[in-house]
Amino acid sequence: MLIDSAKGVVRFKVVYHGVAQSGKTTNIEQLAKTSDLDVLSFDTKEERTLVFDYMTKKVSMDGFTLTFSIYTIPGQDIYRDIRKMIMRGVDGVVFVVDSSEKRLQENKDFLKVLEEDLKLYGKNIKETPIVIQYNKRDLPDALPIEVLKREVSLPGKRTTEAVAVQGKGVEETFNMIMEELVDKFRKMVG
Ligand SMILES: Nc1nc2c(ncn2[C@@H]2O[C@H](COP(=O)(O)OP(=O)(O)OP(=O)(O)O)[C@@H](O)[C@H]2O)c(=O)[nH]1
Ligand SMILES: [Mg+2]
Repeated sequence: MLIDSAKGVVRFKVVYHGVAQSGKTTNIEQLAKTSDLDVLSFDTKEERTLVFDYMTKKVSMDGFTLTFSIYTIPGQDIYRDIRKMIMRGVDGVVFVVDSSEKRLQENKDFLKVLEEDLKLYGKNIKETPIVIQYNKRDLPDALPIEVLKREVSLPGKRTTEAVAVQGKGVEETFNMIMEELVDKFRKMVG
């Protein structure tokens, strides 16, 4: 979080984290569409995220301009160094879960990856604003929400559902992480 009180600008970094192909890039593409923004993507021909996606979103509040720099990590393990680099300076995380039954274990394991990535920069998973998004709710083998809430969750963190490919739940998810970051900022400035 960078605060420039002279200019009234606060900058937050939000990272979309989660297993490969869970829909992180789709989330920010849809978010860009609804907010009329452009996404800068670095990907391969197959559209797998190679480096990262990035966009910024500005919101005005209480005389401040809040700027959100939004990134997605590449979920594939071969790009772990890039993933770790992207996590530097993160303020808030959207953890995108693939609801498919086949990917349950991977999703669970990736929560530990997130914890390690945060630790790398001295951040504690408990104190970091995190929203867990259960994406791909349209899949025929999507696990029931109660199962995901039990198996792929973190104590005290909010969860939400999405069908990112149809734009469903995308803005709601972003608004949740934004709220948490704004709350944290308000507490900081008193
Ligand atoms: N059925 C379904 N497919 C989805 C949904 N969201 C994304 N997808 C598809 O899942 C695939 C992967 O989506 P991406 O957004 O590229 O996933 P990613 O998490 O960025 O993947 P990496 O960059 O490799 O980590 C694409 O074919 C998307 O169209 C969804 O809600 N439902
Ligand atoms: Mg991607």
